[in-house]
Amino acid sequence: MTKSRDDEISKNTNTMKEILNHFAIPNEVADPKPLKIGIINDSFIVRAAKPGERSYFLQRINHHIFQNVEGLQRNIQIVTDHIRRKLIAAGETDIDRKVLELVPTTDGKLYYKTPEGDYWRVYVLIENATSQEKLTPSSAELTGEAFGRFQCQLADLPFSELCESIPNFHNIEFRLWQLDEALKADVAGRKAACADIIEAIDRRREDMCLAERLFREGKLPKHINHCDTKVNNILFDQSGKPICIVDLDTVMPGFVLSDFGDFMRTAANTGAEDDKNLDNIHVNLEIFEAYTRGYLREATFLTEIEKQLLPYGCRLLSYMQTVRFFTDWLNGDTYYKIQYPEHNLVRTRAQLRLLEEQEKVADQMTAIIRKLQ
Ligand code: GN1
Ligand code: MG
Repeated sequence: MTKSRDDEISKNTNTMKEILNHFAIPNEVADPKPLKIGIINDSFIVRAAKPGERSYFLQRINHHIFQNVEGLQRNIQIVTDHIRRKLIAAGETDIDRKVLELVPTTDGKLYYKTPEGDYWRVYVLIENATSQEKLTPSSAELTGEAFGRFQCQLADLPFSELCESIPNFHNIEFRLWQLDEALKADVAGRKAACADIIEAIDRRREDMCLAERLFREGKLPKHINHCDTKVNNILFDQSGKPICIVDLDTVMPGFVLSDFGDFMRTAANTGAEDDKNLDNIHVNLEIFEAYTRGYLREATFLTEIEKQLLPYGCRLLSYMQTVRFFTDWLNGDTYYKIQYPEHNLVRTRAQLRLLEEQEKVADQMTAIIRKLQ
């Protein structure tokens, strides 16, 4: 997908309308408006033409990254059906606001492929709900409960029902292998200027592959996880209560450390994921404690080793994101959308600083977890 084609699609209302025509949308809707969220897919909001009718969330799936769109969409359908059944069984009300709903195409498929080879999907929009970049301790505690509940809801879904929408997605050994390939090729000629980053990554390799080793030894289990628990992937209602977990693209078996760590990477960071000012970046232990309290209350299935490793999970996810952003920088920015030329390098340095900050407070995190158990 070239940049000019990207621009052409976002600007061309007729193209977008044509795409929407392929979905089983029963009511009249306004023109799609682009939304700046995420750094992988392109998202648009499609408002109902008349008040009181349904609005929609249209996305172009990045099929260079999600190469098995069929499997990806099937996963989402399986996961949302499963959660819906759990909500009904629990006697919940307002279920349409608590779980995502895919809108099929007019011929009953879960996505539409254009003649040019782009993939599109539509969700029903959850009204009066917002995502947040920063939480208060009380909203963090409720969010911890929500993610713990999410994992519990999926605990009885057999792994074999889901495909890995991106194989080895949160496998750090694989991510380090990709980094090594990028370093060998050095296609963009950026390696020489990054010796300090390479050294910082290398020094931690063995420690950061601990979870994969424990898994091989049969000591650390896998569960179905969300695998993208950035703080902005949960919707809140107007009273600040979490209602629905969104962005289900990467729901797959993995370590609970992934979901715990990715949340802390974004929510318990006083800076931004791509902060240019590294002095902004510290660990917010208040958010850490509040989220952990909520999470441990709901995630009753956790084994002792999983609980012990939670602070390690925070470091693992910051490390993994350092490695992933850095690999993309070395590869000449082919994976993540960037807003300016050095963006991936800035992201790399910001994630590395977060990791260093997390290392400083590792003992405090452990003490908090002991206290909460
Ligand atoms: C990507 O685009 P978004 O926000 O859904 C990425 C995550 C990263 C995140 C970093 C499929 O997520 O793994 O943690 O960027 N998703 C994929 O901001 O690679
Ligand atoms: Mg995502």
